[in-house]
Amino acid sequence: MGKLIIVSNRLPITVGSVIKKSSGGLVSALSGVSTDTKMIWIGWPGTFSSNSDNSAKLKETLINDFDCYPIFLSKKEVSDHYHGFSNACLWPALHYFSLHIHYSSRFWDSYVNINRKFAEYIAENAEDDDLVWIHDYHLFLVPQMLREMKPNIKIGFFLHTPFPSFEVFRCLPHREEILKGLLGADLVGFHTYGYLRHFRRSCLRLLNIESDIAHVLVGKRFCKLGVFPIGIDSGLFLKELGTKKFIKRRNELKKAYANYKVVLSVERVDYTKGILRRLEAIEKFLYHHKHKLDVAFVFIGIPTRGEVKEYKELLGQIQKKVGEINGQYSNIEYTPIHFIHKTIPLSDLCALYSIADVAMITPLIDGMNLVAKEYLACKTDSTGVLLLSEFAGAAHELISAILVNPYDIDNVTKNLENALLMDDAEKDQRLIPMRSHVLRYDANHWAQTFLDELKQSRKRIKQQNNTNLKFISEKVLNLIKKAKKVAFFIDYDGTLREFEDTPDKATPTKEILKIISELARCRNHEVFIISGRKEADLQKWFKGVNVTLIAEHGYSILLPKSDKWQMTNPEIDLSWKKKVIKILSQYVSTPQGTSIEEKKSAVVWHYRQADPEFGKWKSQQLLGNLLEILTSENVVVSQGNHIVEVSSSQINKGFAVRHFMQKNNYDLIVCAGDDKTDESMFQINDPRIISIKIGLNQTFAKYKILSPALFKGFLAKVAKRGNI
Ligand code: GDG
Repeated sequence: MGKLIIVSNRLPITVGSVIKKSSGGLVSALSGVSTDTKMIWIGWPGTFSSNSDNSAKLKETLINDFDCYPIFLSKKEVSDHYHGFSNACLWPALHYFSLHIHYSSRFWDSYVNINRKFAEYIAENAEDDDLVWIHDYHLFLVPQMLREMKPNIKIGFFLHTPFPSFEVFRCLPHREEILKGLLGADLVGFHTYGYLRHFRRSCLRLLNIESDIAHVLVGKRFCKLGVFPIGIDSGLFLKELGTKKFIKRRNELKKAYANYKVVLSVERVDYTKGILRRLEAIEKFLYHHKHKLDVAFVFIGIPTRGEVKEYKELLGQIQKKVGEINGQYSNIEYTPIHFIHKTIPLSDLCALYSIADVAMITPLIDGMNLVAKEYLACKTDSTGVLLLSEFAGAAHELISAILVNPYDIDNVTKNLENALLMDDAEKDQRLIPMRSHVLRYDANHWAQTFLDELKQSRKRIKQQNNTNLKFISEKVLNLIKKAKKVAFFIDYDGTLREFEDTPDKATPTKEILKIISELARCRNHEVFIISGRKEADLQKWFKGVNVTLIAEHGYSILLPKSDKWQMTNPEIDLSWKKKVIKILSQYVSTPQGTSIEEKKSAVVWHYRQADPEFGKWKSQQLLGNLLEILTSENVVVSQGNHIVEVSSSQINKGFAVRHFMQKNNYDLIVCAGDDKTDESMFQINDPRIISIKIGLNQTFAKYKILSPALFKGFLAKVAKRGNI
């Protein structure tokens, strides 16, 4: 493996009179990983340089002394990309605050430009065997841009925020571009399975891309999805707990708060963190306990994103509310809320974690929330209680915390009381297993598992492509070449041609016609297009191509150079069609986007344009309904790709293939298709058959090829090697 390239919006350094490397978070998560691999970091250094000489000098120092490769940005670029599109548009959307979304095309243009700048700079510094790991929502477009510049490089992406439900994600302008950008990665990681599920659904709804739980098929390759809950830099915290500075501060704070129980909150002053609602719960608590005021509420509120309107307003509202509560409940010796609007040194933070009786962490939504985990790590004497919002990603892991709904103020107040009254035995029972979980699954573990998966995922994809293609190209290609007479029965939609949102748009491309013509040109080949399509469509599309057309799953046949369709089974009974159309008609008003197609030997209900989940659900109902009514008819009810089809049981693709096999003496018969209706060909028990499934689903076919694009590649190879 080559080097590891970490990409984040900000470099982990602070440039001042001296340059300081930041500690914590990602940096230490990666420290274990970087011992055996060279690691470089790409991002913005956080400064605006006044002239190019200074920039060049700074760049040299950052690269040589810190392995940090800086991307310099202007004030305007930072304003539009970082404060604008990233924090005023994406951040609220990702956190379900759709009313806070501020969009302008200027923000978006800048977002695209900066993402491109990042991608270009990565490409300049990356070799094919490097691993690139991109972080967070500021850089959603980089994976795809980089993939276009460096197709062979391994790209991972981790999202530190939630991924919202489709209903909220769809509010974002450019939502399709954002998804496509992300799908450029080989691996996309989320904190929880819920976020992953939301991402998949958005891909399905907005890009019409199907996926299984862990993969999205993007053209010829997979984008793998995974859940990697981030952990804390436990080493950093445990080390701090052993320092003299920490012990001194803890003793001082213990003394200062000797007469009080301490309830601690730590967060950036962000509307997602639920600070105002928490203050309401505290106000209620103080009201109920006004005769015995012995609880001190310490709020560490880190200044953040002051350039964005909602953040400025929020700070004002918090300050006002804290003022009101303190005005109401303070006395000469006691002030209930200590609101500290600045960052504090790590030793102070650890000392506060250590003495706090309760950590009150009640975000309205939070990707993970590291503060909850840090609090547990610093509780060496097991005397704390974690009061945690069920809407923080951390709640999925820290299940013995007191979990609360931050919107239910009365309940939060009640649980705060419970937390303060909890006996030591229960505190131990809850805290000890959570603490050991946090220490075990720390940031290092997180980074290691993500990177292992990234390396693996690429390997597996290679293996998968190889086992499919190599096997077919080595063995099967030779067999085909040697055979005296080979028949190719090739399905059309989803096999040769990718799906479109309406079937009439899926006409054959020039590439398809070229490949099929070349395949049919070979002396030992006989080519059949075998489809569920109507006669007229196939005839129009493949006019002049030397192939036999088989329409409606084997109902009729058109030989090359002929104009006259022949029925494969003239005795066919089609009296059931009327009854079926009547049933299907009940399913075309809801869901919307469904339609009925009448063919000669079949009737089809399409739901490709409907809500995919609603459509699927309705299709199950329809299937049940049809099976109940049509028991004694000569029909087969089948489910295909966004369709339910009722066709004659006296016809299927398998019968049609047999029909030709009986008449001809083929050495080999290649049957290829993507759909359930193709399985009747794959089930023919004959050693001469080479059956190929296009796609991921279960099949009777011997071989699988992942996509129409790859299958066309295979056919082109066969044609090239064929005897003309
Ligand atoms: C995003 C996601 C996700 C805070 N005050 C001080 C201080 N801190 C440190 C804490 C903690 C970090 O800041 C805050 O991390 P969180 O995870 O709580 O929240 P976000 O900043 O919103 O982070 C979040 C995270 O990314 C990681 O993926 O968990 O959901 O929103 O480490 O210790 N550190 C010091 N002084 C302070 O005053 N030294």
